[in-house]
Amino acid sequence: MQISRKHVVAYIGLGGNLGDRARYLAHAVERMDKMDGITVLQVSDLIETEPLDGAEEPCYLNAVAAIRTRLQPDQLLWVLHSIEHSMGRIRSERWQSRTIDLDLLLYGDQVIHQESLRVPHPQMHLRSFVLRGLCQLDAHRVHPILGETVSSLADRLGGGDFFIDPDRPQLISVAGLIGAGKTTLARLLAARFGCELIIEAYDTNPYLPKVCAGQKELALDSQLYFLHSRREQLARDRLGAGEIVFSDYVFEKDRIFARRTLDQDQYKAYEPQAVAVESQVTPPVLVLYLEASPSQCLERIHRRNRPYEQGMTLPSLETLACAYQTVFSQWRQCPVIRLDISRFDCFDKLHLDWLIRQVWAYVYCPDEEEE
Ligand code: A4P
Ligand code: MG
Repeated sequence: MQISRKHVVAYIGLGGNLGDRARYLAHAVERMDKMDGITVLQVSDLIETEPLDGAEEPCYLNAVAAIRTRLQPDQLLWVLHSIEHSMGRIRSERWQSRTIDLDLLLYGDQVIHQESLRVPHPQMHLRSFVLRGLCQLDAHRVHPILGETVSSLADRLGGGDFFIDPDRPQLISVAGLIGAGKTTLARLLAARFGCELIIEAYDTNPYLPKVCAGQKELALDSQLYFLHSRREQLARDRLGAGEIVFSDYVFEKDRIFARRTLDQDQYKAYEPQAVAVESQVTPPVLVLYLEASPSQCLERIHRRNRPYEQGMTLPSLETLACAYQTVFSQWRQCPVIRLDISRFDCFDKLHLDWLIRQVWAYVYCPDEEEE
């Protein structure tokens, strides 16, 4: 094997869910360190994790190792495979239980797109067990495609581990306060992706104007109109597997507004229906959360002058903002990219291009498989 003189720092993801997992991980680290052209610099703590796809298999132990290497990326992958093989890993089905799995996560800041090797590892930014390990070793390390640090990529996951599932609709939902710019952003993105756009049916809701005019007894009808339109728009069997779709709301918005507009008896009648609908709608694979202050939103609401929104006051927006913060501080369904609207301008081409690059990394892309 021809070994170059130049050293590169690379990161290896280690995982295993069979046998004495900790011993296998330690053994793999030792084996790497003994290889010509590899020096192990540091190893993160071990993290115990559930199998990614929720399969009925033993839990994994995962870790990340930083190495200094003079091997070329394809040579390094070959060495990693030979260590896996020598440690009894049987390579048959993808994602089968294994004694040891060694993935090349990062190789310097190189981007490699070959049939048998993709660097950065194409799903590393979806796995907290990888990003937490990387953060321990170098939290400021930048993902060479996404241009974000591993620590900010970890923040998007809220501690969850995710994977790209081609069998699910690739629903990307934009969330945020009234006036934050959800519809505008969803519209721009759907146009750029050339895909379906789902817009909340607020201007076809026949009850809404009456409720806004003070007919509180119609608040439940109005809320149920929204609930059922969300069920139709987001129905699991309506959206196709692998299909990219943008929506300008998250389903959880329905409850946020129901709590605000319904009295106790109305909410009691609403809640069981919300529970039933919740199980029928497709969850998003990614949320884009527009972070805007209540005063920024109030200013935009006044500027755009929609009749039903003019009753919004600063205190009511502050209550809504708290409700959204609570939802997203506990969010575990999918990754969330937070966009501070005082810094992110969707009409700025560079900002939108940056966001599109981020979005592609979280959704299924059939073209990539064919390559
Ligand atoms: N390959 C391409 N790029 C790379 C790279 N950067 N590093 C190719 C390593 N391999 C890369 O890998 C399949 C093919 O990917 C190889 O031919 C290689 O040339 P594999 O190791 O044979 O198969 P695999 O490990 O089953 O597939 P893959 O895609 O590596 O899956 P992952 O990402 O390793 O996921 N749950 C938990 N909690 N923890 C885990 O560690 N791991 C997996 C496997 C599933 N569930 C898990 C975990
Ligand atoms: Mg692997």
